Amino acid sequence: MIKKIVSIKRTLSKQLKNLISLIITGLLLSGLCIAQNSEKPNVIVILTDDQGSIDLNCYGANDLLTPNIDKIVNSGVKFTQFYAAPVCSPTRASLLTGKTPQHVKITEVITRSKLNDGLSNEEYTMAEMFKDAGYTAGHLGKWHLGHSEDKQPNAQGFDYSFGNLGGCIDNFSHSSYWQDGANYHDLYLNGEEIYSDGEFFPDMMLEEAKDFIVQNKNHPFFMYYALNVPHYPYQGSKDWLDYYNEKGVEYPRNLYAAFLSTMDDNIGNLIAKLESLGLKENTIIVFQSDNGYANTQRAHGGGGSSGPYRGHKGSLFEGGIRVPAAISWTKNIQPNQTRHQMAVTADWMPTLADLCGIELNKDDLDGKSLVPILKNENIKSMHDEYTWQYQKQKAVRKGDWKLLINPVIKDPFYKNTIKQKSPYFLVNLKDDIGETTNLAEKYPKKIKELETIFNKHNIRNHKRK
Ligand SMILES: [Ca+2]
Repeated sequence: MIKKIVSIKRTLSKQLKNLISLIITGLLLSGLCIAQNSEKPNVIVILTDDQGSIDLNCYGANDLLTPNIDKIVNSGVKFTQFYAAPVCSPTRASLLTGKTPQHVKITEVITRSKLNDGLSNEEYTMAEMFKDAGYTAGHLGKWHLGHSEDKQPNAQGFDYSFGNLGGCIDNFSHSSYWQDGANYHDLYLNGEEIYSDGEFFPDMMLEEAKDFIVQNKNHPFFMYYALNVPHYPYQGSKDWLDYYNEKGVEYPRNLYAAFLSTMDDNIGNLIAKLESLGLKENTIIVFQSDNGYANTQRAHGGGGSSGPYRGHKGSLFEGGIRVPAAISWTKNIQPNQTRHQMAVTADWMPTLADLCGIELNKDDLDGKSLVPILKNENIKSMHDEYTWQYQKQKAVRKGDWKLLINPVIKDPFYKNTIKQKSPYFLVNLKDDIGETTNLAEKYPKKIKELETIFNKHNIRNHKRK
């Protein structure tokens, strides 16, 4: 009896605590959608490139320094189960449309050799959403969603665009550093090719971004700050490289860490500009990496870390798709919060629409607004199930169960090291976060259930235009 009373008291106390927390958070988040025109928040989406799942101090890395990104993450809500696609273009397509990569039919990296590849101009992008709501929309950095004129940033809703159209450049010559043709030059300002040989691309981005902020300081703006860092080639500053070498950080982690900390400096510089203009308080900042760390030859076989997770860029194991992600808004979101619900890249567009009071038709979107989760840490994920596809690999997650079909772990020479007769790899993430043990033979019914979910989504995507 006493036990029962204590238990009831505990439950009541927990419920009361939750209620109070809900009221406080609700108060902070209340009135978001009724902001006057002059009070519209600015929005900056910072997307990093090939940053490993735990490669921030606030995500557990203890051998590299990222104080400025940590400050952003710690000033808002950090997600621990946030997913991207395993490679660049699909994540970017999903971010800018609020749909899965399969839905917009971009499940592979875009190459210049197939000129018409890219995000269809028919898609309604995040930039168009903000532009229609009276914002100025700016793109800075890597695009990787199409090379033809109708697929370039200025044709997809951006009023202003500076950066490279492809997937990877050398940061000083601004020439392609990838397999897509030999060293073609790739630097554009509003669709016009420009040359600035010898200038460090992330620094150029920073200066352009600061100018963009100054020009729009009295007008709501949306900035898509798509860094090409720490994607190879690793070109961090000498100071940071010296620092990591002195600390004894081993190759190639030293090269990767130096590039990452160089990027962190620039992000800090960008935020300092916002602060100096008095804009930080009412600017929503989203931060995310576009996929896991790369382990190919050009990336010196690695350098990044997926921590407890298995896999890397290009793999549908967690290390390829689970990425650091956070949202901060000094004016309306409490600092130092963490959310463990599964969330995905496609969620940002409807989330930002809700936070900014923008009407958005969400009927055909796969992303869900995360506002209920931002308000209440105790509710369940907005996604009961989610699917991924990259080349022959497929994955589906429902609750803690995850099924991989044709999973891939590659060595630096692009050879798959997963050797098994069956295409199925079944895990329960709650018990096995490292995806070490294949439960496929033990739970055949679970395989059928998850594969049916994948097929259902697949059929739906095929029917969509
Ligand atoms: Ca990437």
